[in-house]
Amino acid sequence: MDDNFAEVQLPESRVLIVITGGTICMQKSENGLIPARGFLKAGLAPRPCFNDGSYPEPLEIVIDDKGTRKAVQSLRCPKSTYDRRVRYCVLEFDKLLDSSSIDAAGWDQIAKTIYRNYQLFDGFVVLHGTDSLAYTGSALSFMLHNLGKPVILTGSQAPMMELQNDAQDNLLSSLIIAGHFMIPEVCLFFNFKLFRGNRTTKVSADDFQAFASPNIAPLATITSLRTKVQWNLVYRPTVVEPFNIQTKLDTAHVACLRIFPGMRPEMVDAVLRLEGLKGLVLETFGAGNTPGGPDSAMTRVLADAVKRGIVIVNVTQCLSGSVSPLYAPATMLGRAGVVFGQDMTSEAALTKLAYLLALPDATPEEVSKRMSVSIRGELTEASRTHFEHPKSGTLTPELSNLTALGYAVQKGNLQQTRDIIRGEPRWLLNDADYNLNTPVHLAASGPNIEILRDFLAQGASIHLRNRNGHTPLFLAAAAGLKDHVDVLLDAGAHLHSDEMASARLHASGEDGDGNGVADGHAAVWASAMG
Ligand code: ASN
Repeated sequence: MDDNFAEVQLPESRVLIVITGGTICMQKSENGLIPARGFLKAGLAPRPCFNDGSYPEPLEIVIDDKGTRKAVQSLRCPKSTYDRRVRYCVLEFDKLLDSSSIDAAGWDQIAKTIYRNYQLFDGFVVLHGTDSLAYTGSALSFMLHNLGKPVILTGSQAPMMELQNDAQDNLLSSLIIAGHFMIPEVCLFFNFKLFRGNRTTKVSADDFQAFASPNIAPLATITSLRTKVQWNLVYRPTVVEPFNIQTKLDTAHVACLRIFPGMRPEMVDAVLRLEGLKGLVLETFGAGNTPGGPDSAMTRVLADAVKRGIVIVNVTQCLSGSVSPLYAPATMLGRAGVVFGQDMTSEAALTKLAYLLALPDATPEEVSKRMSVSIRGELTEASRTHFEHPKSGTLTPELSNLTALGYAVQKGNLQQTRDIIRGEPRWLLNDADYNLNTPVHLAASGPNIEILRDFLAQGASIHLRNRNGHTPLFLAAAAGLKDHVDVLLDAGAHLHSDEMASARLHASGEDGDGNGVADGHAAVWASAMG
């Protein structure tokens, strides 16, 4: 998507707002602020920026984490500067929390809610308190596998019901980003910036600028009326597998310990001997140093614990930068088997440990290995390639390459598509022509299925819709290409809810104009419906 897309009428997008609690939906009580139910009615419906007054019909279906379906009223925002409307509905958890009380069960509930509603919405906004938001942003990033749609966590420092608040801006911007930009990551939005969730940390107890992402720039920034997305930073899954979730993080058997001058090794030893402990995040000084030299009691305590099978991860207490074997103390820790957590935040390191330890057949060796490599962009790997998103304009080399790519796809020439993409960044796969067809749309109805497979393996999105509101899966079914349909389904593609009525008709053997569909096409439509 580039800046030109304001000229094009786009199909409206659907976003689900999941409310878990937090200041954003709080009201005063005799015990201080507590979360209150009925946010749609009290906080959103009366505000014109959240409600254009159209009250869309029929009621929308949402599914809770237990699988219970409910019909709810959706609302529409007025048209955005991108000429698009976002229609959204709200799913409020039964028990709303101050986020200081969230735990692994709360993360399961959020993950399951997104999973159950995944095919019904284009994007998700999760309202959450700020206290533990960076932990939830990190935990969910690991729990949601092969995420293909935006999941944006947000909250506020002042409740929506306060006259002066940051709630309205944070929620409206999150809704607009989730409804306009296919950023397939768990993100955190706060104070005009969209961050990768697992890179964030809370840096202020009361400022509106409450979060920072010290080791990676924001994925997007709201400047005036525009959202500037840094597509070169956006992380994309590159395996051809559908969206899935891992629940039950093992938070009961991990701990986090901050080293301080004069700390007694026995204290560290006592924590490392807690019954059942499997992993420890050690917040060390500077570039990863602990007190004492190679033969110190501290190093021995840590080395012994590693020998007993406890995974110890070294992260820095500093706000930014990375741990490394630069100084002797950190080098000794590395030799003792302590894992370098690179530039991970403590929040990311702790939740990643809890996630990896909960995977079936987790061994200390395997968990240690994965703790120092990036699995969701949570740490910086030296080899990461950077690429630029195209500037606006019609005659840029990028756009002529997009056209060339389109021709190569239509001719079915795999080698040529590879030659074009090799010299070009991967954004090409998520960019679109005037009709908003991405190269995946073209490959979905093109003659060579290998090109489609190749694009998917490079992280191309399967969920973007063209100007007519159609997904690549719809185009593959319309072309009667069963194998293409199957590959897209394997990658987690599904028909958008707006496409379902016409798909049902085609599957019953009609094309909508009173004509029959071509031989065999009805069956292809039926399989595309999943
Ligand atoms: N205590 C609140 C929470 O985390 C803080 C906030 O949301 N600003 O739920």
